[in-house]
Amino acid sequence: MEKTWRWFGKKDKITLSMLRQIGVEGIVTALHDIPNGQVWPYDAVVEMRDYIAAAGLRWSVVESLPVCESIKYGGADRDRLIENYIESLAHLGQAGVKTVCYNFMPVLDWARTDLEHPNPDGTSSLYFDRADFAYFDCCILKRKGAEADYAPETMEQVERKRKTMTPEGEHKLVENIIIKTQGFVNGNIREDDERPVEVFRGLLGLYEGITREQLRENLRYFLSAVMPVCDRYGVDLCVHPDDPPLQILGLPRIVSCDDDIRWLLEAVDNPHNGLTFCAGSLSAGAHNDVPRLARKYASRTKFVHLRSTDVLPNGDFKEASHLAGRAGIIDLVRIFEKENPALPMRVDHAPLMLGDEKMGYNAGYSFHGRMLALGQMEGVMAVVDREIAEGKI
Ligand code: DNO
Repeated sequence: MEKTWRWFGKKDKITLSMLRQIGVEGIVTALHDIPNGQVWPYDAVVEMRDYIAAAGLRWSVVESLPVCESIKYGGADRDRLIENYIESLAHLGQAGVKTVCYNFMPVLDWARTDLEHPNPDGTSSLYFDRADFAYFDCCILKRKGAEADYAPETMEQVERKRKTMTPEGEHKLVENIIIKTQGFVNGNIREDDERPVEVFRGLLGLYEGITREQLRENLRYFLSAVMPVCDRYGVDLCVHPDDPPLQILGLPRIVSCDDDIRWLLEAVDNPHNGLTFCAGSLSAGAHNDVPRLARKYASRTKFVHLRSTDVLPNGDFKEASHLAGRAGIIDLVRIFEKENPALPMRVDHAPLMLGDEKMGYNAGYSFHGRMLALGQMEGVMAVVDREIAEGKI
């Protein structure tokens, strides 16, 4: 697979020349300065493409071209926003940037409660603590009926937390769940929003009455509208699975399991309607057998995220080493290297280590941690390529 790296543009502290030195081949990025919903101008796309090329790399994947909430819940202005999306796709296609990742998760993209969960070896990782999340939902957001979504044991933990929680502790949860994990991936909540919880409640309100079926129909509507431009320019769209692949905050989530993936690929049966195989997200659902999903959907996979998680009996999950956990990455590399050795892959959500924690990187996107993980993946790929060349697999 092509070794790619998520890079956040010219302001990223990790420069393209650093990435060249560690063996990165392709860049995964977006035009982060353009607000969601606006057209990405052709000239801006070309400028970014050429900037990356001048460093000896190529712009392999767009992550993400964000889908506005209104397209997801079916708002009055969705057709206009879809037209803008189509125009951006055309500009990307004309410029030769032909793999575009997006997601269809309402309001909240990925969810974590702790961004620096200490590991015994002195590094730290991202962590999802179910009781902390329930505390955020029931006691900070105060979502109506939230209590009913959690097991009695979780609610007992929430009650215990209620007695000891400090304002700082609450602030940290808000920061982790709706600011630091979201700010850089979508424009819903900004670092400088004064009342992030209220903004967030407003966003949740937009989905009142939107069922799973309705959200599916809105995804079908969106995909049907954008496929012609993908056909015209040979652009592959690839949906990112829900992270975690579970219902949260009373919102429908529709890319969480085998059935969901099958539904979305069949609903608009076009080879450009593809999947971002995020092994980490899928692995965080105990219902998912990740290598089995990879075997089943390899031919519709356009982009691979290699990472892994451990799911704990109480519903918590934590990021695992890229060589361990329940994603089964060694098998995934075997499957995808055989399917298509040109498939772009990237690692993410690696630990903070060796000073990463002082650098203010976006959550999950450390330098040393990702560099180590990329090296591990490179090693696995070298072994697998030899297995393939020798006809062993
Ligand atoms: C988190 C990422 C996601 C992903 C988007 C794609 O680290 O994996 O935010 O980029 O969901 O649209």
